[in-house]
Amino acid sequence: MIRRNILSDEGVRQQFINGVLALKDPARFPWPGQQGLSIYDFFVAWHHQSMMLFTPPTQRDRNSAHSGPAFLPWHRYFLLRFEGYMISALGAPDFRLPYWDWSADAALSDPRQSPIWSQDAMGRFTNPSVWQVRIVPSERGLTRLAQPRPLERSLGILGGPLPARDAVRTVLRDQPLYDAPPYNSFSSGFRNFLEGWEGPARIHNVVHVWIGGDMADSTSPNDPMFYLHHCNVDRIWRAWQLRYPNAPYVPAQSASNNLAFHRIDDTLYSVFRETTPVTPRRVLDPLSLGAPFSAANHYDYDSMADLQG
Ligand SMILES: [Cu+2]
Repeated sequence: MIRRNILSDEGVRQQFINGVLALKDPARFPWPGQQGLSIYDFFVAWHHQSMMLFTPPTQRDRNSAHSGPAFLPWHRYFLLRFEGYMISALGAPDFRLPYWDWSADAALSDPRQSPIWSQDAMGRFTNPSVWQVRIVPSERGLTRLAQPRPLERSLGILGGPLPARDAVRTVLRDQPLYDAPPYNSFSSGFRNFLEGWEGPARIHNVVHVWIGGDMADSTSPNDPMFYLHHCNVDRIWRAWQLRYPNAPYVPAQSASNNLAFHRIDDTLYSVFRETTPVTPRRVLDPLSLGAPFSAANHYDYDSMADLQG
């Protein structure tokens, strides 16, 4: 099954919108035990909690899902779990998450005029009658708003331009190693350049900041753009894996306990109780995902031609 470019497929665009609206509805997909919150909000909380879990707890850089090797496998797992809910919400076994190719929009004279932001695409989520934010970060952790508020974005105000095609291709070409010690935001290697702590383009990070508002926070999945953005990040990781098929995921399981959550056979941080733990190793190949995923979870991308050369 195929993950498609959301701007080149009207059908999948409509499905994506319908699916997230269903998962956001507490009447249709309740967060068990949390009156008025939904499964959609549960994923927001999962992402926030992953960032609060520093690994090890004696520092403030690497957490269980960011600034470390697990950044890519953890977000792949997060998307797969969300995609599973989308499939049931839509009753469409063939549905796969679409992606937003932000490098295409980076080439526009004004990326804020891209059709992605129109009212019949992702622009509609800033309409207060369509979408409300219910949980936000606070000093004590996560706070549920007594009065939900509209989604916030500040397109193109902060952080520099969207990542250009050439910048992404350069990282794909020049980073043949997955990651490197000290396995944090100071590392060389593909993961850290794609995550955006290293390199001039600040690839993944700058897209969060460019969209701004809720997208720039630990509760970034409050903005459905999160899923389209991370699907594109996952696509770039896939392109890198196909380009360097012999480059191993690192670190190995023999690495220090300080790297808990990031070693190849560590259990990825989760709010789901999986019968088979999900590890980096199990999500390395989306065409043959390991347990607990089945053939029904396999996916491929419609195109990676823009990422070659
Ligand atoms: Cu994240």
